[in-house]
Amino acid sequence: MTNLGIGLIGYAFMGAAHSQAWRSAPRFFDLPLNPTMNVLCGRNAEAVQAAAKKLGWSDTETDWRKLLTRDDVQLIDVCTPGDSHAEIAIAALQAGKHVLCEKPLANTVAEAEAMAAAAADAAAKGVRSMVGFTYRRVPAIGLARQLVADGKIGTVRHVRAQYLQDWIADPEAPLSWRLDKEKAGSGALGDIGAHIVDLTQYITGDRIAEVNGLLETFVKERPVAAAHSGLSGEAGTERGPVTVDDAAIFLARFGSGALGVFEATRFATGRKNAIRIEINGSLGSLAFDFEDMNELHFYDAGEDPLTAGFRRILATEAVHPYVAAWWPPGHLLGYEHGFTHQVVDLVGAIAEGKDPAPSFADGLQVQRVLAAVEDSSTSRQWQEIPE
Ligand code: SOE
Repeated sequence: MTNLGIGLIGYAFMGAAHSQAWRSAPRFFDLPLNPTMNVLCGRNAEAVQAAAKKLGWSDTETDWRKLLTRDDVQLIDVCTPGDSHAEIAIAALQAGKHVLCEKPLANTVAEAEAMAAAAADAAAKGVRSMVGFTYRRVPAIGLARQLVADGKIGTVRHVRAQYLQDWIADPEAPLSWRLDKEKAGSGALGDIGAHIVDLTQYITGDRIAEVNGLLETFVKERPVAAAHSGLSGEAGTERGPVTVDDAAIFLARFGSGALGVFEATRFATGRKNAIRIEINGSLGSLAFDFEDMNELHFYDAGEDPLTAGFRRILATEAVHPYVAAWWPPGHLLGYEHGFTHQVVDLVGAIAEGKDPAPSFADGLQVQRVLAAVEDSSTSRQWQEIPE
């Protein structure tokens, strides 16, 4: 079988999640190409070597540009903060490397436009790209999309979506790159709001047409981190400004006329990674919460009122998306499986010579929604999303 050499940039939280995906995808799924974990890239030689050993990579580089010149790398996986996505992804595509890029696609609409243009040029030469909205690959989410497409809930009227975390609710939680506008572009809006924008559009097959939003930064100054990894850090003695939003809420109208209410916050004490989506249609409803990610709740308005009610579907049957490759019914999947499924879909698309989804163009459209929410929060006006 033909090898697909992978070069991964970044080895913190997302780098580790992507590494496990590359490790496990070929062991559980029959892939048409064999992804080989050839090179892990990070700026600190000692740290990247230690990470490569732990995560299963054969070799390391300290300059991402070197990856673009290596013949044993056919795909670049970008797990860096948002400020370097555009530069790396565009250079990689121009060097003829397929690209998987973490979300949100970029820090600004202008960067995302340049990335989508580079992706379109590369696609014409058979070079593929995908943005990592990994929650699309949760089986219960795939099932929700299928039920909407099959007309099981009829015409969608309401979309209610929340992404709730609390990892910086403590005002003394230290600064990290995720709280720095230069590095991250925005705060809760781009980091987690981007997911619920993508998920609701994916499930409904519809697009957000206009928004009216409000951003807030509750804690404007925090300790500078002495050390930081993933979502936790050790506070140092200095203090520095928080330059992004702590929370973002917005109203939306979808192209079909459905109404949306969105909330993304890192201040929902007690909620760790709750992605709650409820969709009400003319014939029924669907409800999902990532904290119970194997379940989808379905209400069929056509049932006998005597016994009608929300039904809990345990999305662990072989007939549910991706599940057949894993465990018997009821043997639950977790956070990391979405990353594995993402890799499976990407490798499949590359082998078939098809453009994978979500594309950079899809990532650009989400970026436009995020920018419109931000603009609306400043202007206090509704903002339309340009086509
Ligand atoms: C931090 O809020 C974070 O790791 C996000 O960056 C991820 O996209 C999300 O999956 C989990 O939370």
